Amino acid sequence: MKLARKLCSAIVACGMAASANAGVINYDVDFDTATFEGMSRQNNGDSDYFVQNNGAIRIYSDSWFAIDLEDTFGIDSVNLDDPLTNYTLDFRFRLFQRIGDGGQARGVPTSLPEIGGLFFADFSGGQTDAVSSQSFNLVGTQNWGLDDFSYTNDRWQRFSIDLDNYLSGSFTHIVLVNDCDRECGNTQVRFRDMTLSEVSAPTALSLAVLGLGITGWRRHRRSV
Ligand SMILES: [Ca+2]
Ligand SMILES: [Ca+2]
Repeated sequence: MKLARKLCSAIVACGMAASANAGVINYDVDFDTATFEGMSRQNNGDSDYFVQNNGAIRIYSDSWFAIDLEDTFGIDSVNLDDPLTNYTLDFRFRLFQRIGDGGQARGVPTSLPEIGGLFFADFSGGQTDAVSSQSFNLVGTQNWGLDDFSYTNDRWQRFSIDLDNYLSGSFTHIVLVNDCDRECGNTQVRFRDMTLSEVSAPTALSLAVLGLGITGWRRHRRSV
């Protein structure tokens, strides 16, 4: 019975993948050419970022830098409440620590930022505050943001976040965060290989073939 259900689920998943194939759009974030805005209510004179030759970005000091989706990808906003689309953010993340002038720690960082992670911001209404329920604190000492995903090693760690499962509403910017209002030992967070994927619902025809409605699509999508 269990196997039969699993098999059925796998068949549905395969069918869905095939039928939804044409509805996948991948937005690869090129940090070199992306349009960034510093969050004025968070950043100070020392806030800065740097894009390395390998495409990775370093966010250091007390910094919140927002990738403008409209300027970067031509997307006004991403609506996570739309039942016909599903968004995933894939990226690799690493915590680093600088020691001394120019020297870099090679081992495990001995300090943490207060918030190291991502804030999915909706700046369309002119609001500029950070919102805890729309943020992921991957590594940080401050009890702020969602803690569903954690950075647990001292190397690059891969993350894949199904945004529809954790967030709601819309976002216009993806904010890269290395928050540090007090003392964080010159820690910096780094991101690379970041892709925002949009999957559109299968067409009405393929749903009919699968015997599913939109609700069924969402339920199956989440179970696989
Ligand atoms: Ca702050
Ligand atoms: Ca703080």
